[in-house]
This record gives sequence, structure tokens and C-alpha cells, in this order.
Amino acid sequence: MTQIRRMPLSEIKDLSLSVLAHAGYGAAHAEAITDTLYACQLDDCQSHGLFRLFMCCQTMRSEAIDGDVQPVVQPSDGAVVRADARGGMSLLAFDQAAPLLIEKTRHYGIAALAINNCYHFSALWPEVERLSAAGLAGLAMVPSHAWGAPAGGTRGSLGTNPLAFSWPRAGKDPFTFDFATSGFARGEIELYKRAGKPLPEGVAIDKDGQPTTDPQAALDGAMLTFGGYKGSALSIMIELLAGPLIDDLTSLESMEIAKGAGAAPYHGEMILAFDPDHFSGGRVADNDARAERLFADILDQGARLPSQRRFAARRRNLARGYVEISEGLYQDLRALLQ
Ligand code: NDP
Ligand code: PYC
Repeated sequence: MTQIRRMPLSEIKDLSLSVLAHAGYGAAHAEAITDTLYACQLDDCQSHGLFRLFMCCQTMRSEAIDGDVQPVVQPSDGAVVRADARGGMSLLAFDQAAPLLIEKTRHYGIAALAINNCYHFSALWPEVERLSAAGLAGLAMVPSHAWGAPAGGTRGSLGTNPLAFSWPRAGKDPFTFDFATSGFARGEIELYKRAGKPLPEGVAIDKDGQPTTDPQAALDGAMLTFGGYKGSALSIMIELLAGPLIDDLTSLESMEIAKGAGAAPYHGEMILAFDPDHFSGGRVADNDARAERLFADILDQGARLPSQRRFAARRRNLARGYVEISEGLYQDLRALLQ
């Protein structure tokens, strides 16, 4: 049985900052990365919490990135904001560009942020929730590495390509979803492997193109998109909007230039923001009430909204002052300091 450790909330940040500094990340990157890892761990997002420190360290080791590289947010006289991460992690670039994206969205009603030349290893919900906290609706997407087969295909062409959306709700948690367009995130398959558990059917094929439930065979073979050809088409859209459209790499190209297995994918990111004040015909309150009626109708049936589990975990963990993490994972994370 997996041994569980109670980890005090303050230790999440301390451990993350120490591991990242030890790996070679400068303070600005280490803090931006830690903010996201802390948010994910607090919300019990196990595949994209502290577990991602392995990917951050492996990226530093194999790609030799500059741990102090400063992103550049380019001046813009339109609704398109561009941030050049200059070969660093995306999170600092997002942090620095988000205020201009918000300002542009309030001005134009809709605006886009294209981040170029970045490594991305994390969950997208903290980024779209930064927008919904500012009263905007947000949509974010990134390619990754070509680990996934298109519907009807047999080998990796597509990334795990997450899509995240957040809708602001006055006085309530936002409506947010954030998922890989592969049936499982790669990080989730890695956690199944650590736990020695078989995958559900329909998640992956092995290197000979045969269905597999073995996590290692899935990692060596190709992951499948969710929803068959529908998820496959969405995944291709993400490749296009966060790749060629913004003059950046596809998952195929990211995989080709990667120097080490396990490093974070290298590519661009696309974030779109919408200001309800510009779209709601002066009836923001009425239209918000209609959105709330929809949410209530969903909940009345006993269904749950996406992110509800996450928000509940956050409240529970904040109240008790600790998160639960597997002892084995905790020890492996501490070993990153040696
Ligand atoms: P999950 O399958 O765990 O969850 C997907 C979404 O669906 C969540 O918003 C979740 O809410 C919601 N959800 C789950 N079950 C239900 C349900 N029964 N009813 C309603 N909503 C539900 O996500 P993935 O494993 O696909 O992705 C995990 C993370 O991995 C994401 O944060 C993603 O951004 C990240 N990722 C990052 C990549 C990158 O390249 N940077 C690549 C791929 C993934 P809740 O959280 O409340 O359960
Ligand atoms: O879980 O698929 C994934 C992933 C890729 C990059 C970061 N997470």
C-alpha cells in the first residue's frame, strides 16, 4: 500500500525553491515556477504539482537553459501582445505579459498573447484563472512533444496539447476546465507507472501500434487523443494556433530538437482573452445570470462542474495546513537536492 505523507504547506514552496535553485534556476524563474507548482499541489493536481520538478531538473540538465534568462514583452499598438521567453520557462514570460494582455483586452474587447521560444511543463489553469480573476474569459493552449497518434494513426505526431478555459463568476469560483487533448496527460501515465498500475483501455498503443494498458509500453509507443477523431482535430487546432500561426514549433518539431528524454517540450503558447463588457450588449449582469442558470441546471442533476474537485481540495488543504503526497515521491523529490 502507498505510504502517504502529510506535507505542511510552507514546505511545498521551500522544497520547490531549493530544488530549482540547486538545479540552476535563478530567483525570478524559481519563484514563477514555484507559484504554479504550489497552486497545483495545493489543489491536489498530482501530475502537475511537485512531481513536475523532475521535468524542470531534467530540462536544465539536458537542454542547458540559462536559469537567469529574462523574457522580453514587446511593445504593441494592437490587440496582439507578444512575449519572447528567449529560451526560458514560459511562466515568467506569462507573469510579465499578463498585465498588458489584460489592459489590451479591456481596450479592444478581445486580445491575444503569443509567447514564443519557451519551455512549458505545467498546468494551464493558473494562467486562465489569472484572467478570470480580472473579470475576463480566458482560453489557453500549448503543443508539447509528438507523443500522441492522430485518430486512425499509429505513431506520434501530436502533443498532449492541453486546452484550458476560465469564465469569471461574481462571488464564486470561476468555471474552469484544463485538460490534455490526449486521453491521459503524459504526467498521469508516469504516475501510473510509479504506482505499478495498469492504464484503462483506450489510452495508448504500443510501439507496434497495438492497444496497451502497460504504462511503460504506452510511454514507448503512442498516446491516443480523447474522443477519437474529435479530440484529434482539437489537438491539431492547438498545434496550428500555438505553432505555425504564432511563428513557433509544432510538437513534431519540438521532439526533433529535444536533446534529452524527459525534458519539457519547447515551443510557443497562445492565450486569448475576452472582455464581457464589450460583448454583452450592455447587459453583463443579465447575461451573467443566464450563465448562472446554466451552471445551476447542471448541478441540479447531480453533475459536477470541472474544477469543483480542485476547489474543494484547495479549501480542505488550506484549512488543515498540509497536503498529502506519497512518501516515495517525497523522498525522490528530496533526492533532487543531492
Ligand atoms: P484531468 O483529466 O485530470 O482533468 C481535466 C478537467 O476535467 C479538469 O478541469 C477536471 O476538474 C475536469 N473533470 C474531471 N472529472 C470531471 C467530472 N467527472 N465532471 C466534470 N469535470 C471533470 O486533466 P488531464 O490529466 O488531462 O490534465 C492534467 C493537467 O495536465 C492539466 O492541468 C494540463 O494543463 C496539464 N498538461 C500540461 C501539458 C503541457 O504541455 N504543459 C500537457 C498536458 C497536460 P478537476 O480538476 O476538478 O477534477
Ligand atoms: O503531462 O503531457 C503532460 C505534459 C507535457 C508537458 C507537461 N506536461
